Amino acid sequence: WEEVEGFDFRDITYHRASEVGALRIAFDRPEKRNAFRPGTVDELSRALDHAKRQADVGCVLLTGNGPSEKDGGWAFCSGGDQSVRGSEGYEYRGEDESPDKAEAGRLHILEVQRQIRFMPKPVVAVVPGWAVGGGHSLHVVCDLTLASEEHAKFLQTDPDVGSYDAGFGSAYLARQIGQKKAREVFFLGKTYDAAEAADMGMVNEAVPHDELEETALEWAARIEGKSPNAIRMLKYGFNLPDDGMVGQQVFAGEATRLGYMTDEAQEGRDAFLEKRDPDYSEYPWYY
Ligand code: 2NE
Repeated sequence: WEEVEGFDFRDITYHRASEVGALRIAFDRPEKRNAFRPGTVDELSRALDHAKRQADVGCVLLTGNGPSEKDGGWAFCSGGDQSVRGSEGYEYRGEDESPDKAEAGRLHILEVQRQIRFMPKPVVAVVPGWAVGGGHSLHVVCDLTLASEEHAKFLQTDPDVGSYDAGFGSAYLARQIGQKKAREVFFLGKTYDAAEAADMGMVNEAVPHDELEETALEWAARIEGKSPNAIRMLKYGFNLPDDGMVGQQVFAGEATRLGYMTDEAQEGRDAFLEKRDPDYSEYPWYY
C-alpha cells in the first residue's frame, strides 16, 4: 500500500494498492472503536470524492484500522461519536475548527452513504471488528461485505442512543436479510458474529482475520479484471428498483453517456455544429 498524496488526514488513512487498481480508506480512531466525528466524516467524504475520480481504480475498500493500543479491540466503525454529537461540542470539524451553527448537528454521514451508493465502482466493506450503529449502516450500504471470522461483530444500537437510520441502514438492510430479521436487528439489538451475518445475507463472506486484507485485495483484483462499463451499469441496475426516480436518473445518465460515445450521437452533434440536417441513414433501428 502507498499513501495517497495531497491529503493531510487526521481521522482516516487513505492508501492505494501497489499492484491492483484499488484504494483503501480506513477509519483511524481505533481507541474509539473507529467512531466518526464530524471531521472524520468530512475526511471520508473527500477521500470518496477523490476515489470516484480515479479512472484507473475499479474498487474502493472501506475498513477500520486496528487493533486499539488501549485494549486490543478491533472495529470497522462504531458509528457517530457520542461525545461530540448534536449541535454543540464539536471537538474536530475538519479544516475549519470554528463553530458554525448552520452546520452543527448535520448528519452528513448520510451524504457519505449516498456517495457510496452512487460511486461508479464497487465499494467493499472490509470489517475487521465491530460494525455498530451508523458503522453498521455503512457496511449495509456498501456493495459487498467481507468480515473477520474471529473479530467481526454486527450490532445496531441506534435506538439505544435515540438515533434512527430509517433509510439505507434499515430499509435497505431489510432488502438484504428480510423484514423480520431487519426489525430484529433494530428492535432487539442482538450482536451477530461474521458467520451469523453471512447466514443472514448481510455479509458475503467470513474469512480468518489474518486473511482479511489479502482476500479484500483478491476481490478488488477480480473486479478490476471486468469491464468497467458492465460493472457500473450492473451496480446502478441493482440500485435502480430501490432508488425510485433518482435510481432511474442515475441509470439513464449512464445510458446517455454511453449513447454519446456512438457515431450516431456524434452525427447529431456534428450536424448541429455544421448547420445541416443530420443524416442517420447509416445507423440501423436495432432489433
Ligand atoms: C462498539 C461497542 C459495542 C464496543 O464495545 P466494547 O466493549 O468492545 O468497547 P468499549 O469499551 O465500549 O469502547 C472502547 C472505547 O471506545 C469508545 C468507548 O466509550 C470506549 O472509550 P473509553 O472508555 O476507553 O474512553 N467508544 C466506542 N464507541 C463509541 C462511540 N460511538 N462514540 C464515542 N465513543 C465510543 C460499544 O463501544 C458501543 O456500543 N459503542 C456505541 C455505539 C453507538 O451507540 N453508536 C452510535 C449509534 S447512532 C449512529 O451511529 C448514527 C446514526 O445511526 C445515524 C446517523 C448518524 C449517526
